[in-house]
Amino acid sequence: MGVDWAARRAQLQRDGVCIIEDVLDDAMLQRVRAIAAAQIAALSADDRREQRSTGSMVANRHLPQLAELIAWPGTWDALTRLGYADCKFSRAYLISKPPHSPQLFWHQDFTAWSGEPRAGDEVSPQLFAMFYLVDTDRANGCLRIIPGSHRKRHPLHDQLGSAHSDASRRMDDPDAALYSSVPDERDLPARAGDLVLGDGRALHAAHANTTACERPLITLWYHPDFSRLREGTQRQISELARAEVEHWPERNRRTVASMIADYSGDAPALPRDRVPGPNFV
Ligand SMILES: O=C(O)CCC(=O)C(=O)O
Repeated sequence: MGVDWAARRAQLQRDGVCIIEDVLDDAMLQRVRAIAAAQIAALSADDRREQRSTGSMVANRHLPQLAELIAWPGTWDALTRLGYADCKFSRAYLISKPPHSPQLFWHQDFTAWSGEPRAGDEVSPQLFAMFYLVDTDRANGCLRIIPGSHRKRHPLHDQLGSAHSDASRRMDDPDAALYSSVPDERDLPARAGDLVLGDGRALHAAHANTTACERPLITLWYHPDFSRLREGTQRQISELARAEVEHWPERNRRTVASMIADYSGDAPALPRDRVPGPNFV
């Protein structure tokens, strides 16, 4: 059955997430699994201790082999059919939960809350495109999200601060609100190869992995209507994006060149701000 793109867009804009099924074909899924498995095998016990809550956090600067996934036509086709134009890619991460590992902390991904006029917009300034490489459910650490929290303040917003810290990643305080369950959270189980497309501003987290198997994920960030962002925001995003690929082999850089956030004007970068301020109600 065909995808009802208008309904998925409405869902994404209302709840902050939707799932597009079967975006990676089997061959691509196998290639991405192999890339992830090699990287995971190279993680040290120290890496894993520092990332107890996330599982791992390997940025695309270490993974030039992800160029094909960043440029995957199925993702770009989904963005287009959903009506998101002028999208630019910024960064990707391998986030992989080892067997028997705890939950990922609540957070959101957007870093331009102060000074970006589109911070509260209906059309997201930043989407995450998550590809889980195994089927996920509550037992092995599927995504959870608080629907609507991308545009409406939630009590957790006042308890998380910036959320992203070494202490959160290490899970120094397992009783903190960062790791809590809230009544209005929703599970997002997915099949390997589905595209879990979400609004980066939405509060999201992942369940603990209670199984004996690794639960790998590649998440990628795309920015719809990139040239409608304030120039300082474009600069912030572009600097981060370029730093991730500048040491990639030429061949991989060429694959993604036209897709990468590419602001080249004179505006200074907007300082990064991860905390939705008091105007976010
Ligand atoms: O590990 C997960 O399932 C979710 C990862 C995540 O929240 C993120 O990439 O922002």
